[in-house]
Amino acid sequence: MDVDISLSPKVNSLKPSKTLVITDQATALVQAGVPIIKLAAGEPDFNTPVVVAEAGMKAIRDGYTRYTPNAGTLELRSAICDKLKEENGISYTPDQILVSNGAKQSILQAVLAVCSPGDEVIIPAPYWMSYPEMARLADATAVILPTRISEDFLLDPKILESKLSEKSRLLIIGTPSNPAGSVYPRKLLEQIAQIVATHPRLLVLSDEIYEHIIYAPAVHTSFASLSGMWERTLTVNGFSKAFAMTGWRLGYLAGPQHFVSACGKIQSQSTSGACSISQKAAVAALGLGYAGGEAVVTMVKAFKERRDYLVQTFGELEGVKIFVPQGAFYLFLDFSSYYGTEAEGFGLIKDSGSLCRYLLDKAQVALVPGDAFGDDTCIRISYAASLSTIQAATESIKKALITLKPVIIT
Ligand code: AKG
Repeated sequence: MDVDISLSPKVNSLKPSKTLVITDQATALVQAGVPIIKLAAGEPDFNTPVVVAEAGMKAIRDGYTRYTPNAGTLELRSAICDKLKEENGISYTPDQILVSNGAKQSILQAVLAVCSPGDEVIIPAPYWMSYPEMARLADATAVILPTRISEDFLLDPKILESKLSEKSRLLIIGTPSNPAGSVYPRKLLEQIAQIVATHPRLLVLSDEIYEHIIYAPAVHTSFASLSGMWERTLTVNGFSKAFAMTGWRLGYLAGPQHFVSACGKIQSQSTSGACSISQKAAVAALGLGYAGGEAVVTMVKAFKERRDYLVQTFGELEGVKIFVPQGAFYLFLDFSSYYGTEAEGFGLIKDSGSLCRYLLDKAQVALVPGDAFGDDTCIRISYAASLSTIQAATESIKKALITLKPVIIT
């Protein structure tokens, strides 16, 4: 008998995460012997700090290998409360924290918990590609608000104001942002908060996963710390990026208990509590000191050196528009002047997707096209790789681009 292989309409309409797809393809090519340089993944190239890894190993040796409470251990939730108070100026109690298997799970659960069918999720573009798909999973509508490179890819409060309605349920702000690396200044967040305050149904999801990867003079502000915003804000953070702990899978949500419990209900019926070993490691990570102490400072210094190198190198390239990122570890470059050019032996480069395919083919560098982030003019380069790898990649990219003539409109 034939098996019915049909899938649900919801999954049929869902796009897979392009960063993960491209990274997996690049890894497969490397395994097959093709020397691809992978600058696609949003994953620090550093090892987890030794003290943190040791804490995980100790947890295993001590037999700390059983289920934890669904919301996470009290030890970790208390440490998260201390961190949020001291570093972010936001007060929570442990029952207002939900530890999950990564910030991604925290965001999805929040979207599922608060959105009803037909609600709108407001997302500034360029956006982290999973936000609109998560809205889709909640039967909500993603409302994309474009930003401009000339305005540092920051949301214009006037545009926000004009797009809000009764249907608006959730505004997602990532700061520092992925893919642009924009950091929302406090003043701008205050303007946004004033608008949010006039819409009783509107909540804010503040994605702060890149909080510690920030370059002075930029300063991180937590949305929940703004006047009147605590009640409406769901703060998401995690350990993957700052502490180089992507594989440990650990994130958290902080917010009013009513919302946190709702997210906990979803988690209790899906994944249950996060990994016990990772939670012990996370307590050690929070014990490294203010904002991750020396271990994080060292990584951020390396990221900044790479950012500066890339900004200078691409700055010398004809037709490329650059926003200098203030945080995270991506450069989101406007290559649109190269669109419309014909590459020998390849064909027409017409958009960010074809440019990335061309660069994979000719330069053997894996990058992510901007269309995946809602901005087809750009492509994303992750500089979570050693400086020598980045130097080799940029040389290759420049060589591949030199044969193309950008169309410069003056
Ligand atoms: C990115 O590459 O943008 C990431 O955040 C990697 C992790 C993910 O997409 O789940």
